[in-house]
Amino acid sequence: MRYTTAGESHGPEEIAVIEGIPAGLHITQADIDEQLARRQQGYGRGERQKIETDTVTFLTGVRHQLTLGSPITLNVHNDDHNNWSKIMAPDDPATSENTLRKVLRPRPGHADLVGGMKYRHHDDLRNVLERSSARETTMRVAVGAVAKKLLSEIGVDVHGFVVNVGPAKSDLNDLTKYHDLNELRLVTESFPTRALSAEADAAIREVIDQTKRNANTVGGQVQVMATGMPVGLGSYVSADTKLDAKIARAIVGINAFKGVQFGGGFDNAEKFGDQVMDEIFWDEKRGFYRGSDNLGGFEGGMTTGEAIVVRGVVKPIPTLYRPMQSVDIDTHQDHKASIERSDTTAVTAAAVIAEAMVAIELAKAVLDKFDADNIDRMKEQVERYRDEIRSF
Ligand code: EPS
Repeated sequence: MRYTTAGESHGPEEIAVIEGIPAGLHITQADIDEQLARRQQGYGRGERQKIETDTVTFLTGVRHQLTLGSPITLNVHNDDHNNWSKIMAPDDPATSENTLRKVLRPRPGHADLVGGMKYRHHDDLRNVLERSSARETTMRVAVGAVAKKLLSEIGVDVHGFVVNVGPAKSDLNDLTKYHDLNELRLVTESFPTRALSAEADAAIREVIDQTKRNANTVGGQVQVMATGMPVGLGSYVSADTKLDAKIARAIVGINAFKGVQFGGGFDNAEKFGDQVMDEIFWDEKRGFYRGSDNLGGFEGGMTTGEAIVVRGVVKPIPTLYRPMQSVDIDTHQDHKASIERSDTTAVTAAAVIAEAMVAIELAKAVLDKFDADNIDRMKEQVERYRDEIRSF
């Protein structure tokens, strides 16, 4: 499985093309729209989400709610394009009118300046901003929805929630209350902040409100968990076959993500070996299992069969309504950075995007190992493999 996305934030359309999804997977527009809506919701989101109601159209690869095995093209229309059709016009030459919204003062922390230097956009950093905008994550969530549907066929569940926004934190001990990810999902999705408890939700909302009053932005951390993955996906044999490394890359590849950890992650650096390794047990029913999950479901780049636990660090959004110091690319004079519409925080949406990215990497790993032509054959192979692993 592989995919690509295309689209500018204020261009007419967002597109994704996915190759390598087996034939016969049941998928509907509603499956994808549900995930797109989750990405749009969340405390601290900006005005753009009031303009858009993201809904997907299948352009290719799906017939009568079943995948055909051919490339799947997903399309989401940018409703805001109506307000930008002149400025984003692909086939009109530049005029004084359609270049009115020029961006000349790069925002520290955004792709503006380096992107402009690299692509030689001397005259308008909008040519960078339009693609580097997090609007593109709409399509990653759409692709992730297809991946999640595939994973659900073999009993794999994936869910993302918010650990903290600035100083306001969820208590991760609360995780032990839940038997499975669906129970966890019902709780975190009931809060507009995707926090783990009502107390954390209130504290996070307070931080976001205060940040908004200060015309500032705030970052945080999100955690994605996945259960039900077969043992032994990914491999220790080469650096580029390690599945945890692929997930790390996918997470840090999300706009504004600056760090990633598995299980105890950075805390493990302050511990000793016997506090970190997950002891091995065996029983008739489960076969081999671990007494803990400090390594976040991976050993040697391979799934252990324990829950996959991935944490991502999201920096604050760089577009500030009280902008920081910058330099005008035309005059080279000091100037405050440009202001584009911004969110106070995108951490609540980031949980959904990170969830999608983990789902995509897990689906790729499944399709690398098992039959990728037909969903029923894939499922049979996964079952046979699981039996074999249980009897080890
Ligand atoms: C976003 C859409 C963008 C921004 C935001 C996230 O739309 P617009 O630029 O029209 O407001 O609201 O992206 C950023 C703040 C950014 O810096 O990339 C979205 O759909 O998630």
